[in-house]
Amino acid sequence: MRTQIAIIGAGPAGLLLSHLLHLQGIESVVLESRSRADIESTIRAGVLEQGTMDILTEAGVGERMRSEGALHRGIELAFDGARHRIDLAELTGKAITVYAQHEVIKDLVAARLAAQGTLLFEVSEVALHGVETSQPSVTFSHNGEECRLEADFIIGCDGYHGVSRPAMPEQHLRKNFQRIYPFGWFGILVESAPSSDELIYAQHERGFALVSTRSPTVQRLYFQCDPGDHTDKWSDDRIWAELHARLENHDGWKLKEGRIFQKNIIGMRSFVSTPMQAGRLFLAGDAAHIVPPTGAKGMNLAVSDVRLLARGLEQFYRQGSEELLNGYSEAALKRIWRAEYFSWTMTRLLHTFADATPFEREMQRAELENIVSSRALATSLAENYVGAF
Ligand code: RFL
Ligand code: PHB
Repeated sequence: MRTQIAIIGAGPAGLLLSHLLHLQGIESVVLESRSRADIESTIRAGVLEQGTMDILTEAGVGERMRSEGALHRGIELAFDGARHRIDLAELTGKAITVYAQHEVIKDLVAARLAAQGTLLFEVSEVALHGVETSQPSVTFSHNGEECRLEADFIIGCDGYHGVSRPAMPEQHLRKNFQRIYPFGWFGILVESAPSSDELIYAQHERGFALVSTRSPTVQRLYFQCDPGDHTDKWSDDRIWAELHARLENHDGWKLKEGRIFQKNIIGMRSFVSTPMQAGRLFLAGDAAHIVPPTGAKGMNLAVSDVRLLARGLEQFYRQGSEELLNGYSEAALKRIWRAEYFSWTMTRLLHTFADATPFEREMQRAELENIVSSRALATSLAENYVGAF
């Protein structure tokens, strides 16, 4: 089998790249290790930046996002018993849309299949070959058959646990940067009406909590937990007691309860692997970098990576120039490091660190006070949150 671009992974990065390339007349094959049903039901991100919405719209896959997603013009920061609104729209002229990642995946899969794109699910034993030659290839098993896919380029969009990053040749002076946080997020999906019109990011001595949403009838809530904890140790009553304690104060606002139908715990890390290119192999999205979810940046970064790659590949095929492709890593990393900084800042600002001294706790509170009482600082947070850079 031969194609122009072999894409490993059908997450937001791989699927969107394949679709953007198709719109430029460039052929690709996407190899995915999981089933279609699995990728279309895995619960992950929820917040789309304006720039992400624009790309999905331009690519012709934004219709359902615009009709079913919820446009949010602000967020709330809660601490010390009070809530403070950050008016994203007024401060930046931009807003965000809350639309679940697996819905974006469904829209992209439907668009690829409607365009007769080749998307192979449930592949296994994926291995990369000749990435430093002009004829790289990928071998894999599919439906019990051993297959080889030859391509001009391989793009690793296979997430943090994929095979592409480890296939980057050692001699490329690779550098990894990492921070693992001493806490995780306990996430739940709840059947209820929204408790709030906007997302609430709450700092509390018992730990961080976040009120998000998925639809008028399904809500997404998170609270800081021990990363080694287990969901079966948390009864529904215990979860609600913890959320009420962290989120409610004396202003009369109440968190709405409902049937909890999914519980999961995720670890939190910051990670960047550079460079993002070795010969004919490029990495995009979580395969190259991870942010803690506090800044809601991961999927947005994956989208901006593949937009850069799509432009570079288009230049290669139209003009025979590798200029943009060779500048990809540097260009992508500029934005990635800013998002890493913002995600780390939000994480540091809003979580309870068990080893923080009383002095450090006061500094954290003072920083929050500064943000909500200074238009300049609130604007900076808002610009980063909506991705206005
Ligand atoms: P993905 O989504 O991990 O997709 C990788 C795909 O590759 C497949 N794969 C392989 N396929 C073939 N061969 C192999 N050897 C393979 N190994 C893996 C996998 O099955 C998978 O389908 O990476 P991608 O495309 O780079 O997208 C990244 C985003 O998924 C991620 O950054 C976001 O989910 C992060 N994130 C958020 N990002 C936002 O922009 N806004 C948010 O509000 C937001 N909230 C979140 C989040 C992530 C969370 N979790 C679960 C970590 C909230 C949470 C709780
Ligand atoms: C979500 O709705 O899943 C979500 C929202 C905001 C975040 C992270 C996750 O910062």
